[in-house]
Amino acid sequence: MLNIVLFGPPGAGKGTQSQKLITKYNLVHLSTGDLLRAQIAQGTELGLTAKKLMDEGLLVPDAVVIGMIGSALETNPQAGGFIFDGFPRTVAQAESLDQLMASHNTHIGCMIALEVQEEELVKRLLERGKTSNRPDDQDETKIRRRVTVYNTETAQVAGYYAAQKKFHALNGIGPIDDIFGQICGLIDLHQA
Ligand code: B4P
Repeated sequence: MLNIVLFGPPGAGKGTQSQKLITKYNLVHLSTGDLLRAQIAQGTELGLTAKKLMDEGLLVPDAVVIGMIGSALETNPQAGGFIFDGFPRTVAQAESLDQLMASHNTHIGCMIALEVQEEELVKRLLERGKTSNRPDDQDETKIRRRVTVYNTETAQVAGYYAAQKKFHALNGIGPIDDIFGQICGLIDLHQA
């Protein structure tokens, strides 16, 4: 079973690359951002709570996203593997993911981090915000807050996977297909 964590700051290209990877490797895509936006669209209580935090560029509580991922794993028992996009974002989430994987008799194969500098992230997200209707992509101050939250709360998750010798970093700037090729190279190396 192939389980990959795609990592990086907001706007690094995680969602973009995930779409290409699920087709090539026949994986189930689990994006906590997408799962949260689905809750918002359905108007659930969880969605209402999450929306306030997401619109401000802040993280949703660990227990909420861990619960969502646990449920998503249960509803995909036949999956050949998962790509985790935007999760884990804290060390507590990473520890819970390891426990969830173990309870399904599997494990995370590798984490691939896309490295992109802040000015490029802001440029990409403001561009997406023109058409995406995502409130968190439309205000430069809030985008910069998301990057700060990434640097202070999420970046340390890389160390968690480095300690397990599962961490790989790639330059996330350049043509989308070139970056995809480099990600596939790393995955294929892992599977060899
Ligand atoms: P997410 O939905 O995960 O959104 P994101 O970080 O902005 O990344 P995304 O995957 O959408 O963007 P991508 O890089 O593909 O999170 C949103 C919010 O949800 C968070 O702020 C938080 O509040 C909450 N949340 C989610 N998960 C959570 C968790 N685990 N714990 C707590 N809270 C959580 O692409 C960005 C743009 O760049 C696109 O327009 C794309 O076209 C462009 N792009 C991509 N690659 C490019 C390239 N190589 N060159 C040029 N442009 C490129």
